[in-house]
Amino acid sequence: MALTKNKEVLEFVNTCAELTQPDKIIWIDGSANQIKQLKSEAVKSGELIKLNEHLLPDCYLHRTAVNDVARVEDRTFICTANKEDAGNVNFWLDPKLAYHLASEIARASMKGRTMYVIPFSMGVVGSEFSKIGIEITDSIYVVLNMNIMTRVGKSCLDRLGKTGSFTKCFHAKCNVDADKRYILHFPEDNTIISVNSAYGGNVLLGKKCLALRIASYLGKNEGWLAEHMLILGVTFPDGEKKYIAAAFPSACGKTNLAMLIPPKSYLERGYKIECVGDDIAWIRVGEDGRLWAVNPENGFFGVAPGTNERSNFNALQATKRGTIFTNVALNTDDMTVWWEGLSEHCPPNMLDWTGKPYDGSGTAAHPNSRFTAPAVNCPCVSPDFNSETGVPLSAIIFGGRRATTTPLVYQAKSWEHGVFIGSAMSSETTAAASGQTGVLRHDPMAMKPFAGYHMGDYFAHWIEIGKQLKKPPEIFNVNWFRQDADGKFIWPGFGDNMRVIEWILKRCGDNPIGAEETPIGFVPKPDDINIEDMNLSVDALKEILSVDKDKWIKEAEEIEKYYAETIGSRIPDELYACLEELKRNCKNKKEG
Ligand code: SAT
Ligand code: MN
Repeated sequence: MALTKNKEVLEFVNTCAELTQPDKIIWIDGSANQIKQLKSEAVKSGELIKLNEHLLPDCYLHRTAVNDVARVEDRTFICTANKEDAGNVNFWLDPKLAYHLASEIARASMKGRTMYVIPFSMGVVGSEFSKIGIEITDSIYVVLNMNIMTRVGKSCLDRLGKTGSFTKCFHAKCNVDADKRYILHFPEDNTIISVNSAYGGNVLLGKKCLALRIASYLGKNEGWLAEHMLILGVTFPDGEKKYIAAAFPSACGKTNLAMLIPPKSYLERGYKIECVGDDIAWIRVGEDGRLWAVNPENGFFGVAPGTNERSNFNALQATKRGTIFTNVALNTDDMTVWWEGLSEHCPPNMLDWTGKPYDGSGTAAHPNSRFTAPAVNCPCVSPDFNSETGVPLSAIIFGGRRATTTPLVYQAKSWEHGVFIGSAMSSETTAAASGQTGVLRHDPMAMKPFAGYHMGDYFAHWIEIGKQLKKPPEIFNVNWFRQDADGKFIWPGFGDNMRVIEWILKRCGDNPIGAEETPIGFVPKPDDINIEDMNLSVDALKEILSVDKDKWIKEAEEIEKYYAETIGSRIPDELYACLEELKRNCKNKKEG
C-alpha cells in the first residue's frame, strides 16, 4: 500500500510501474520486520548467502555478475538540455534521447519481479540540509544496501508531506547486459536512471549519483558544495577538537584516513581521531563565516582488499555485524569471508568471488570487492555523526596516488591557490572504476567522475564560495604514495599519517608554526614532522618533502594542457593566475 499522499511521488511510482510492469509493488517502510523478511527472501533465492551467525551476526555475502563489478564511467552520462552545460569531462546525452533509450530498455523488465519503492534521506531526516530521494528498484540487494547507506523509510515520506520535492531515482537491473548499461543523470529534472547493472555506485543511487552528481548541481544553484570527501575530527591532548575534510579518488585510502588510529605515542599523549564520514561531504558557509560539513550517508561502502586489523581496525570492526559483503571470497569451513590482505595466508577451502573453488590463481576476492557496513558499528564514529549542522572545517586536504613529483604534504598560499591545487590534481586509476588501473589521469578535487556539471563552472563555484568566507579553512595537498627507485612506497601511511595531520593542524589557526616556502606552496621544515619511533630516516623524509623544479615545470605544462584541451572555457581567471605564478616560481627559483 502506498505510504504517502504526495502526488508527485505517487505519479512517479505509477509511471515506473506502468513502464516496467512488475507483479508486485512493495513500499519500504524501514521497519526491522520488513528488512528481516527481505533478507530471508534473498537468502532463499540465492541473492544473498547467510554468513556464520555466531562470528558475523546478521552478515551476508552477495556476488554480482562477473561483468558488473565496478562503476562504469564510460556509460555514465549527464543529460542537460544544453550540451555545453555538462562540460567536456562528462559524457553527455540529449535528455529526450536518454529518456527514450532508458524507457525502451526498462519496458516490461520487471514482469515476474517485485518493484520496491525506497523513500530515503541523504542526511538526518528532517534537517534543512538533507535531501530526500525515492528509489525504485527491482533488486533486494539494492534495498538492503540502501537501508545501510542511507536513512530509509516512512519518516522520509512524512518529511516530504503532500508537496515536498525529491530526487527521482529509477533503477532496473534488467539482464545486467553490459552493452545496454546506462547510468543517466538529469540534473535539470532532479532525476536519475540506472539500467542493466546491479553493482554499488551504479545502483545505490543515493551515493555517487544523488549525493555527488545531482547534489553538486543543486549545490551550485543553492550556494553550497557536494564533495567527494571524508570528514574526520581530531581531539588534541588539551581536549580541543578540530575537523578536516579530505578529497581522494576512489580506492585511495579515504576510509583508512577517516578511521585512522594514531601511533602509540600520540595515543599516550591523548590524541584521538573520530570519523564523521568516509566518502562524501556536503559543505555550507555558516553564519560565522566558516565552512561546515555534514556526511549525508549512514554507512560505509568500503573497499575490502587490504583492510585488516593493522591497516584499519575500526573499519574491520564495523563489518562484524549487520554487514553485506560484495564479491569477497567465502570460507566454506566456517562461513566467514576473506579478501587479499585480511590475513597473510589465504585459508584453505575458499570459494573465490565468483563462487568457484579458489585454486590460488588470480585473486580470491575481487580487487573492488566491498563491505556495506552501518556507521554506528564503527568504534570511532564521531558523536557529531548525526549533527544536523555538521562540523566546522579547519582544513581541507586534496590528494592522489603519485609515484613522483608531489611531496608528502604542502599547503596552499590562499583559498584561490588551494582551489588551483585541487583543480590540478592527478592520480593513478584504481579498480573502483572499470578500465585499466595504475594509469595517471587528471582528477580535479577527486570529482572527475562525480561533478554533475561543467568542471570550469565547478571551479568558479569554489572561488565564489571562498569569497563568502570570513575564516576559510587552510588548504593542503598530500601524497602518501611517493616511491623510491625500486618502486617501493617511502612513507608507511595508515596510522603514521597522523604525523602529517598534526603538522597540517599546527598550520591552521591564529599562531601557525613556520614552514618553508617553495615554488608550489608551503612545505614542512623536516624537523616539524615528527618521525620518532618510526622506521623512516631523516634523508627519506627530506626526499619525500622535496620539490623538484624541473618536474614541476613539466607538471605546470601538463596542467595548462589539461585546462585548455579538456576543461576548455569557463575556467576562472584566478586559476590561470595561479598557474602563471607556478610557472614563474619554478623558473625564478631555478635561475636564482
Ligand atoms: O561504487 S562506488 O562508486 O560507490 C565506490 C567508489 O567508487 O568510490
Ligand atoms: Mn568514493
